[in-house]
Amino acid sequence: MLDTIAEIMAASSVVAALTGAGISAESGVPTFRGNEGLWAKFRPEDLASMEAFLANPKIVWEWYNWRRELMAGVLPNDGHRALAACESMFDRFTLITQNVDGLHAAAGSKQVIELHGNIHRNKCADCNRPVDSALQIDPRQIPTCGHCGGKIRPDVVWFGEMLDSAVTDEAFAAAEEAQVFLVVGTSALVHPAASLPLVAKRQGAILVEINPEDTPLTPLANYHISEKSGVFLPSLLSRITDVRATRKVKPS
Ligand code: BV8
Ligand code: ZN
Repeated sequence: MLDTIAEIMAASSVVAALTGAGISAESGVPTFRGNEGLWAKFRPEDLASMEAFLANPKIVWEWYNWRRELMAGVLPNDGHRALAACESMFDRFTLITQNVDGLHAAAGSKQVIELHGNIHRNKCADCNRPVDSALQIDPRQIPTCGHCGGKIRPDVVWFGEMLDSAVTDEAFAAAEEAQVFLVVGTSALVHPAASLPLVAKRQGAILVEINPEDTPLTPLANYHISEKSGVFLPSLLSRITDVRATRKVKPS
């Protein structure tokens, strides 16, 4: 399968990728729904929602402080680096992530569409202004916005919250035009992110899913690679480079 996918991609010029928590798993960031997943202990609605924040801002901040500490020493892995290299391998390469860990940018990706925000940023819960504050917030003394007095919150998209429309427009436009759409390390359960591969498939993109497990997308994928992204993506990229070099394959 590696050769077939490499041949297809070597001849492609417009590629997009959607990533989820799985691509950061090999960096040591726990996924959301695996048995060791973050949410194995918590229910998402209990913590990653405005209702939870309004009802119990202290526990929500304790959870984000804990996740930020977890991520403090975390480094990008070969999967992140391979997707960063894709930027110079295709005329148009769009990286769309559900992750809030900032690891794609840390790996060198210059353009990243962060559908769900970024855990390393804070903003005001009322006026949404970005707030330049320490990342470890005292949950008993939650700082307030200098402009409107609203409570400070992590700059991530919670369940029940709309995604930024400019961000979703850009992501869906990339899905509409992709010749190849990679889906890496996501359980494909969270919407609207999980609709992106469907949009790509519907317009004729080749759908390649890289995930050791099956997901609701697997039956739709042209190729399902049951491998870790940190292992498969680097070998895919080197094979694409070989094909282009030996076969003088030009992207169409
Ligand atoms: C919205 C930021 C409009 C916060 C996150 C019923 C049906 C459909 C939809 C809904 C529904 N009810 C409600 C909804 C809407 C809801 C939703 O989709 N719910 C789901 C759970 C059913 N969506 C929303 O609320 C969105 N907003 O729709 O607004 C609206 C408004 C009101 C009401 C309705 C609609 C907002 C969603 C954003 C939520 N925020 N994160 C934070 O992180 O703190 S989502 C969170 O889940 C993360 O962003 C995470 O990335 C994301 C998805 O999880 P995954 O990334 O897929 O991670 P997971 O652990 O699940 O899977 C990891 C995968 O990796 C596994 O498959 C594993 O096998 C694989 N893997 C592991 N190791 C590796 C690997 N793969 C490769 N290599 C490895 N080494
Ligand atoms: Zn404010």
